Amino acid sequence: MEIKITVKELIEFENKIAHLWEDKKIPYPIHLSGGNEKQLIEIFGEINKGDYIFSTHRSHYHYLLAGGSPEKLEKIILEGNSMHVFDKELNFLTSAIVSGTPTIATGVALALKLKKSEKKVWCFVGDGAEDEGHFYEAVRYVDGHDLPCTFILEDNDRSVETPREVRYGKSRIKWPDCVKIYNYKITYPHVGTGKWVDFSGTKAGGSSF
Ligand SMILES: Cc1ncc(C[n+]2csc(CCOP(=O)(O)OP(=O)(O)O)c2C)c(N)n1
Ligand SMILES: [Mg+2]
Repeated sequence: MEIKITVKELIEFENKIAHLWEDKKIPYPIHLSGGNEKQLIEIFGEINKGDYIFSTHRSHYHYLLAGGSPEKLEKIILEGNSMHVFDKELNFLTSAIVSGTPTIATGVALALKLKKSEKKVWCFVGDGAEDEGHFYEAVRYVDGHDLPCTFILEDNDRSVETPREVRYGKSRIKWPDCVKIYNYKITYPHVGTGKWVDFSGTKAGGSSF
């Protein structure tokens, strides 16, 4: 699809959200992206309008690149739904559960294949999904049945703060072609902006991060 948003605009959007968070305007967990703008713009260039997109807890960039409106997204975030971004018009779905989407994406891909649809499924996951059995099952099924689904593994070598080496030693999986991997180094820490914000007296009631 034609990408209408630039690297600069993506970064500016996240910076704005970061400032809103620091100003206690968003008393909810948020996950910012950063450092992966160019890779995502390239990937979204391959996605066609009407394809299904499954996102993660870091959903903002995916939604904007899918054609979602920044104003609508800001409203969703301010309402506490940064990790629950859904848009039926864009076939866009998110889950905050690590590896919560691959099996759903697989089911959608199976349905598309049975319907002989031209549409595809794109399922974004972090490298934390490699730690989860659901991801393996979904990849195996998609690979084995040639389903129209690509898993984009966004590898920042971190599950929250924990690098791969600490999580599973030297073990590395060679994934089939339906898993595309890109690497990036995060520019924001896991939640919020890395600064402690005192939310006492607000709806958030402290940190649940
Ligand atoms: C099933 C499940 N286990 C644990 C968590 C808590 N959790 C939230 S994000 C995250 C990190 C997952 O790693 P990755 O997908 O690579 O995301 P990143 O840390 O790079 O943002 C974890 C463990 C969760 N949301 N779901
Ligand atoms: Mg990660």
